[in-house]
This record gives sequence, structure tokens and C-alpha cells, in this order.
Amino acid sequence: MQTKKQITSSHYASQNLLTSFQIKANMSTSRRSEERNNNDAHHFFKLILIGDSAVGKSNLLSRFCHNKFTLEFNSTVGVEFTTKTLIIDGTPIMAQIWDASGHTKARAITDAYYRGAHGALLVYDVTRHITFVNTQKWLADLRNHADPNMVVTLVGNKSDVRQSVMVLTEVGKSFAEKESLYFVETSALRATHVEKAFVDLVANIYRNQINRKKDMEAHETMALSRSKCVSISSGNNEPAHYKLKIESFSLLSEAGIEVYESDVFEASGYKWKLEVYPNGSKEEYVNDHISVYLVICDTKNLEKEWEVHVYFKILIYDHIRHNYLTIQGGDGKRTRFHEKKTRWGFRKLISLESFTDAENGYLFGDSCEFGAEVFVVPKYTQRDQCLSMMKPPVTMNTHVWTIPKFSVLKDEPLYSEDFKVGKVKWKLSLYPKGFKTGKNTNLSIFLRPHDVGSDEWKVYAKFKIRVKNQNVAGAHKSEGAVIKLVVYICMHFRSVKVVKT
Ligand SMILES: Nc1nc2c(ncn2[C@@H]2O[C@H](COP(=O)(O)OP(=O)(O)OP(=O)(O)O)[C@@H](O)[C@H]2O)c(=O)[nH]1
Ligand SMILES: [Mg+2]
Repeated sequence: MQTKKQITSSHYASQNLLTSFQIKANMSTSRRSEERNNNDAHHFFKLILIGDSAVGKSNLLSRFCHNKFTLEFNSTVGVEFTTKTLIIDGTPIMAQIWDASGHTKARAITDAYYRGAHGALLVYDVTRHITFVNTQKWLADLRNHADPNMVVTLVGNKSDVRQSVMVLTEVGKSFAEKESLYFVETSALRATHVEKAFVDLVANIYRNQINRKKDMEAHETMALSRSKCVSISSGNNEPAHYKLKIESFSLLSEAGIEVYESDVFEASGYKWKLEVYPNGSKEEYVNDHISVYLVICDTKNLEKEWEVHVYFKILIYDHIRHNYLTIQGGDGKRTRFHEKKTRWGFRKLISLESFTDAENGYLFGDSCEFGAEVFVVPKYTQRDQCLSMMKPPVTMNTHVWTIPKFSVLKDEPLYSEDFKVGKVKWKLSLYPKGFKTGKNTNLSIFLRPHDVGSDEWKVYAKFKIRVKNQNVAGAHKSEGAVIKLVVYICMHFRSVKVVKT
């Protein structure tokens, strides 16, 4: 299966050589399985060959792909590439190997050559010292242009020419170590370590990727578990308000759709829709995450200067574990939609890597499901409290309870002495650190009839409890840090009665 195509540009004639092979170590394979594995390749890696002219790059490539070697020197014209499928750790990987002449200096070609490369074989000729010296320049060029995660193997070629070796193995090896490169010596002529050079490079790229992915996942899981706003809910816990199923997720981006707008749905008396950016919102400079926003609709029908306060969640269905990844909007806090802010959401809801990873179950086949829950906070109910400052009452039904060392009180309640109003004895109880809903935020004071003689009684009373503002009175009597509290209880005697039931 071989196709040849001549591609010419204004400067260069590029030969596009596409061949497909299946390699399994020490195994010859049938053509049908070669084709099947090419189609089944789970990964695609671009590899590049670099190094001075005549070091043997093209022969290494032709030895690896076609088991061919050419004695006469034909410097490569333009750029060639060859594809080959390898099995690494049981995974089919398609390697596309690019070859260009060591003479190539044109920037246009160099940029395209390096762009997107996952790995490189940096080749020198062990019989020509200058080609080894120049590997420094090639390396600098590589580091200027290529991805920092690129895997590079330093290759000392022509190891068959023992008598005129100018670069000793140890010298090549120690340079490789210093520069964090893999190292191998090869002979394209004798086919020594040629396959190893390519296969090890692909294997190293693949394993590095797996490790990086594991690190990233561990990082993401840690970040997610640290965030209180992300949780996993059970499958029965379907999104309360809206489910958006996308049948062919990849087609969305292939069709160049930057944003997909859902149907309008109703929640808590308002109309909403979801905006899903399958490859991230370009406006927000995102390209490796899915962005999702909740948008309030039909706002023209709302009153002037409308405001809608909501708690909302976006959910992503996990088809494998049948549960939902739930992410709370506004970091779990209330978000305020109003005329000038009609959408809230996540510029980075989930990384595309996590989302498309089959093991996570979010993308099943090519379909996925998002959900939305929107809880509107009821409008402000005008239930105000009014605090009025009063002078200490001087009526005869007023009882004054002074707590001398209020600030040193602990949690325990404090009880006043009994005092009598009408026929009933009363008692005040004070919780310095608050009681029940007022715990740690308020001071709680209770009034109760005391010693009424029977359990079956009802008392009707009108009363006011006041705390003396000791500053206003101009008599702030704090004793050092110990603050005194003065409580007045003013009871309207008329309405106090005891009813036996
Ligand atoms: N003895 C020996 N000669 C080799 C070996 N590999 C390549 N050569 C010879 O070295 C010369 C250059 O080989 P190429 O593969 O064309 O070199 P290249 O690096 O592709 O050169 P450019 O395309 O100009 O960059 C040819 O004459 C090859 O026969 C090898 O392993 N041993
Ligand atoms: Mg060449």
C-alpha cells in the first residue's frame, strides 16, 4: 500500500511519501493486519530527523521503513515523510517520520518541520567530528522551535566504520546525559540498532505522555476534591431542571461551531438556556477546556431594573458510573443576574483531556449529557427589623438585671433572680454565646414564668427586653476588659394573667 504524490511550492519541491507498515518486534505480519492496525492506531506521533547533511538520516529512515540502504549519496530535496504503525505496550501508535536535508535553512520549512513534533532523532556521523559539534546548534534550534515536552534521542550513526571513529561512544553518551537526551549508536548500513532508535523514541514519547496524563489527572482530582463546589451525585439524582444531550460531540467542533445554544427551559419561574463551547470560549482565551454558561432569557418581560439571585449547578453525566459530576456556579455562592450581566458560568468547566478520556465516562461513543439546576432566591420580603434606642424605663414593672462581668462568661446560661410581676414570678435566662440559631453570633435572653405551682398553665404577657447602652448614658463601666451588661425587662402588668387549663 504505497502512494506517491509530488507537492511543489514556490521554493521547494516536496515529495510526499506515504507508506504504511505494521511492525511487531520479531514478527512479520500480513498486509490485512497492517491496514487494520493503521486504522486502529490510538495515537499519532510526529517524529523529525535532524542533523548535518550526509550523516545518514534518510538511510536510517529507509532502513527502518523499507529495510533499504543506498550507498550513493543523494541529499534530500525538500521534506519527505513516512508513516509507520508500531505497537507499544499493546497500543497501536502511528508514527509519522519527517526527513529533510541537513542543508535546509529556509525558515518557512524549518517552522513547519518542527511544529507539532513529539520527538526527534538528532543524528551525527561518528566519523566526522564537526557533525557532532553541530549537534549543539541543532539542539538550540530545536529548543527554540519545538514543544518543551519533545523527546530527543542523540544518534551516533555509521558505527560500522570502526577504523575511522572520531567521536567515541563515551563522548556522545556523556553529552546526551548532560543535555537530558536519550542516546544510541546506529549503523544504517548494517541495520544495527536502527529499529531500536525509532521504537525506543516512540515508546519514550508514549510513556512520557501516559505519565504526564496521570500526573495531570492526580492534580485535577486533588484540585476537584479540594473544591467544595464539585461533587459526585448519584445517578438517581437527575438534574432538577434541564438535561442537554449532545449526540455527536466531535461534530460540533468539526463543523466549526464555537458555541452551541440549548433550547430555552424554565426553572423557578424564569427562562434560561445553556451555552456550551465544545473547545472553550475563544473570547475568554480558552482552547483546552469546555466552557459552559447559564444565560437568563426573555428578560424584556421582567420589571425595570430587574435582578434575579440564583444558586446554580452544571452537571456532567458519567455514563460508566451512572452519576453526575456536579459543579456549583459562583463557587457555591449566590450569583446575581441583572440587565448588565445576563450570563454566568465556567470558562473552564472541564479539561478536554478529562472530558474525552473514555475511562471517565463523560463522552460515551460520541455522545454526552449536561444538566442544569437553577434555584432562584425568593424576592426580598420587606420583613425589616427596627431598633430604637430608649431611655431606661422607670415604670414600677421594670426589672433591672445587671451582669457584672459579662465578657468573662462562658457558654453556660446564666439565670437572674426571680422577680414578681402581678401574681407571677419571673426569671430571665441569658446565653452569653447565643442559643440554637443565635449560637456564636447573638446574645440570647429568655423570659419565663417561674414557680407557677402547676404544669398546666398559660400566661399572657406583653414585655420588652432592653439592653442598656452604657455609652449613651455616659457611664460606660467596663472594668478593664470586663464588660458589664444591664438588662431591663419592662412588663405590662395589665395583660399578665395565669390561666389554669
Ligand atoms: N558506512 C555507513 N555509511 C552510511 C550510513 N548511513 C548512511 N551512510 C552513507 O552516508 C551518506 C549520506 O547518507 P544520507 O542518508 O543520504 O544522509 P542525510 O543525512 O540524509 O543527508 P541530507 O539529506 O543531505 O541531510 C550516503 O552515502 C550513505 O550511504 C551508515 O550507517 N554507515
Ligand atoms: Mg537525507
